[in-house]
Amino acid sequence: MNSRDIKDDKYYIEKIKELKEKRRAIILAHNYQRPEIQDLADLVGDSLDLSKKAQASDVETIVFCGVQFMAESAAILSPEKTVLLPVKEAGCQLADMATVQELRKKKEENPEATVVCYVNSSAQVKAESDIGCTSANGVEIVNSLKEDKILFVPDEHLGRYVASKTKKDVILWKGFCPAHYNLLPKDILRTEEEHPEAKVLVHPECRLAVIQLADEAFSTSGMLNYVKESEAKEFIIGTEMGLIHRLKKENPEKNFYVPSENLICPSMKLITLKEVAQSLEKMRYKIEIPEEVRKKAKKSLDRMLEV
Ligand code: CIZ
Repeated sequence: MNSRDIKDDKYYIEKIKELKEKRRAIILAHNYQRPEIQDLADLVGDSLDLSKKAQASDVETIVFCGVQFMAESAAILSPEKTVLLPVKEAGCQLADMATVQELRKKKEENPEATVVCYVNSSAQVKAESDIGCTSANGVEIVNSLKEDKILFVPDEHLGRYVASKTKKDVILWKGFCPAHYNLLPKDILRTEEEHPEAKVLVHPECRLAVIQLADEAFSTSGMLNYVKESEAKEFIIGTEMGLIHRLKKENPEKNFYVPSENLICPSMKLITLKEVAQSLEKMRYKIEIPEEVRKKAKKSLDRMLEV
């Protein structure tokens, strides 16, 4: 079991179970988390789905095993609950590529543009935006707007993909997810040569040149649904490799191939069983969002959910 000790795992899993009762907590794990964290969690999924389910649940504490913006989304939807991110440093490089100050400046330069913000952004950036979107509904959200000029933040590649599917004038923001950006067309071509029968699924945070080589572009939930329904037996998966654990678990008879060793998000791997136990024990690290910011950010998420 890599460098982890199985005795330690058992100890922390028991401790977490005990503390979960005490704190009346739910443990959420993003699809990119370590396998042992996914196996321990009450729910595994994408950030918005997890946040919505936690909102509907009757708990006092949400432990979000993911990155900062994901825990913030849970806190935006559940202000009456305590939301914990087990590792303070679990940030998101893409979300950090758009600050609220930069966004305000860009809005001043483009006063006629409607700001569409990908959920992969800080609460402050969400609060400064007109409407949110996910990688699954970006095209639908942009097409639902009556305005023609769109400022899409913070992911340039998702923005370009959305733009390729609409007639709107989309201004792109220079942000990117390093893991998805590092997946290159040559990686897809080589893996396809090795597995010619495999369906190629990639995340819309990838470069457009990569998306154009794929059979489908999906969010993590979209990939999970597609694989479950598909008659194909082999898949090349162009997203963070943490998703492979769940794909294999839910589809033991199918085979999955990772096209690049670079498809890894170091922040997503910071959370360990020990960190989760300590988080519940010490009630750390609490997500605090000023109420005014939270309300505005919720408005942009609610507007998206209405669409
Ligand atoms: O919001 C999420 O969960 C992200 C970043 C990815 C996805 O496709 O699920």
